[in-house]
Amino acid sequence: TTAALIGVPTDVGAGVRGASMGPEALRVAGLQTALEHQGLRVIDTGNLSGPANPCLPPQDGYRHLAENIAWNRSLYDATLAQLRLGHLPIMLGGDHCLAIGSISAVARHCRDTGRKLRVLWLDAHADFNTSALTPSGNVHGMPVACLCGFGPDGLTTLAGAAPAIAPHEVRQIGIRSVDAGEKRFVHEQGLDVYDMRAIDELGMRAVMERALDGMDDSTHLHVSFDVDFLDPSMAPGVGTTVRGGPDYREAHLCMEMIHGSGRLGSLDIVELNPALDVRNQTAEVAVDLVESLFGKSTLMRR
Ligand code: DIR
Ligand code: MN
Ligand code: MN
Ligand code: MN
Repeated sequence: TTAALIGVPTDVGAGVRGASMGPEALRVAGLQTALEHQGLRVIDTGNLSGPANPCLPPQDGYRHLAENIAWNRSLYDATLAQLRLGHLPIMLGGDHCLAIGSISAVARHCRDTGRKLRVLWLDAHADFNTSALTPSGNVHGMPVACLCGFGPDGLTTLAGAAPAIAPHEVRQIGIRSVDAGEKRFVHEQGLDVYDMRAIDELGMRAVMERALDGMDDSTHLHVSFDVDFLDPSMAPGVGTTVRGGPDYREAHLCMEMIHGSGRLGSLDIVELNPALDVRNQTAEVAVDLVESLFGKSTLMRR
């Protein structure tokens, strides 16, 4: 497998600045070498460029809508180009708005090649807000809704007619912060959510067995890994920490089981904010987890 790193240094979708420094922090933490140790060939395509963060208040329910659209158009093109080359794209974020562009490209590629799509959304948040529901106007709280067709044209039609994906293609893991209106909408649309209570009660193993169930050898699995999925005690370098996330071993098991499915086809690593981190430890934990995601195991060969 050839992995293609795509740096997406944006924080226009977030409420705090700093995620734009994420791509370089992941490189400094040794992401490329870690992937190579797992037997991948790695191409670093460098960073995309896009509009600066104007730091404006929301307008009509969106903060920085034009800037979010510009970044996502550019990432859509870059991701689709790598998929068409047969490469496994790895998006280095950047805030979670970028999943609109990356997953739109993955959805388009699946449509073009007759594959099924499964999206695993690892996050403390459901990211299912709309302009009418959002308490913040931050587009990084809206990508799942936009992908499912609920959002502005500039973000819902990147891959052609909306929606890019259907709610039944998504599994959310680790959720523990959902806004009131967003919560109603999650239920209304029937999103498959494994929140922290499900992980507490069933355990990570049973949750992941369910979340990975039903894929076949034509399924493309996209993992959208918001680093705030992790418990903030180990991952403080994110803009919106929420207590009570998966611990280190639970997170590794999650990644190991995704690897075990054999279906991983693309990955976002998002919301890492080096301005809030402690000696790059959150980037280092993310790289550790990505090693497990690509097959690192202590003793066993499976
Ligand atoms: C919140 C926070 N639900 C919002 N969302 C975050 O602003 O929509 N997503 N932080 O990652
Ligand atoms: Mn989040
Ligand atoms: Mn626990
Ligand atoms: Mn998120």
